[in-house]
Amino acid sequence: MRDNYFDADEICSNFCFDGEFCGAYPSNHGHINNTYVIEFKKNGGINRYVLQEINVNVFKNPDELMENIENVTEYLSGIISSNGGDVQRETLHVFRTVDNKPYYVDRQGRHWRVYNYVTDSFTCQCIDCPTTFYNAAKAFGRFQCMLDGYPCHTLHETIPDFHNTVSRFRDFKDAVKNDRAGRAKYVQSEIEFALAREKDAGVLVELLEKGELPLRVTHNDTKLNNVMFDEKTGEGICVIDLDTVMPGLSLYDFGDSIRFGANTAAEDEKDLSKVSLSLELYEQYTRGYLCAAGDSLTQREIELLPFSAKLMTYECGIRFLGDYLNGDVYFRIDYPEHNLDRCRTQFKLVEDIEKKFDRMIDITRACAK
Ligand code: GN1
Ligand code: MG
Repeated sequence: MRDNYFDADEICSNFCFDGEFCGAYPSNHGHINNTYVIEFKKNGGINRYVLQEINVNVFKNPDELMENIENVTEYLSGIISSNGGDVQRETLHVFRTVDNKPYYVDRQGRHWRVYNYVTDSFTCQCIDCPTTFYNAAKAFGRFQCMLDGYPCHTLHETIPDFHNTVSRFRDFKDAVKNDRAGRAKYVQSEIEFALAREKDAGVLVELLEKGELPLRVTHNDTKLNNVMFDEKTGEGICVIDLDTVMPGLSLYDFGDSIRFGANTAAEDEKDLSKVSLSLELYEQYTRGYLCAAGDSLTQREIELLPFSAKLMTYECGIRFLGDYLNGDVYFRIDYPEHNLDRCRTQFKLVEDIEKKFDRMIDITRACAK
């Protein structure tokens, strides 16, 4: 288990912060890394930075991980500044250690990195206004377009086969077979639900192998809370959580955004009657995404947008269930059944997407006109 402690003196003496350390607070909305905002007094004002503990259980090669992130953020900075944008707010930057390393390993062997704090911005954990979702879509679409010319093959695969749903399905079946935590007997109906949809798992992987879908530089973790919104305009200004920026399919990014943001309930809602796919939010996101990235997408990619929402939700569901069966070794949990609750919302959402699939197709066609 990772605890929430860090040694402020040790961290402060190993990075070049501007000002006198005056406090830190956790900012943990993800399931993987540990994140803090740290504050420094300077001339009557406060300078903020983001301090993040890299989860090296998940990201096994922090050198490759940070090489990807530094290269991609430098590339983004170049594009943003040539477009007249504000590089301090529109992309993350890595602050190196005093030894000029991209991360610091502390005395306990924990890995820390520091990013700029995006000023005058906010994040969202759920959608309260459909325009916010439209703005998130534009931000992720723009992010993908900005990286369109980035040489895909130079990126390390930080987690191999991250969205290879065929290999995810295999891992899931292994988790059922091994039943490490002795929980399979309690979740037979969820296991059956997952097994019954095996054929979906292969669809995108096959199209990619056949060359019918293009490999792009994608974000791969396009949750709503991975966009910072501008406090004044509400626009999505900065895409964060760049650990999984790797070669991938645009459909992974689109589908994962719908999975998280167009759900009418939280990812871990216990009352499944609250879980459904909002067609209104689906439409907002599709409009925003096509408006920002539409020109670069192929007809085949656009056609598959509704399917990608279903597939990414299914994939996430089997990952949560697999982790539950493995004894909660991957995702951070707050209570013992947390992964199971998450899996159930995902499967409920898959079911609802299946019911609304024809309408999602109609909406997608209308947005693409
Ligand atoms: C994890 O760290 P966070 O919460 O942004 C996970 C995603 C899942 C997501 C489910 C590296 O993302 O793949 O979709 O949880 N990230 C990793 O909420 O596994
Ligand atoms: Mg993440």
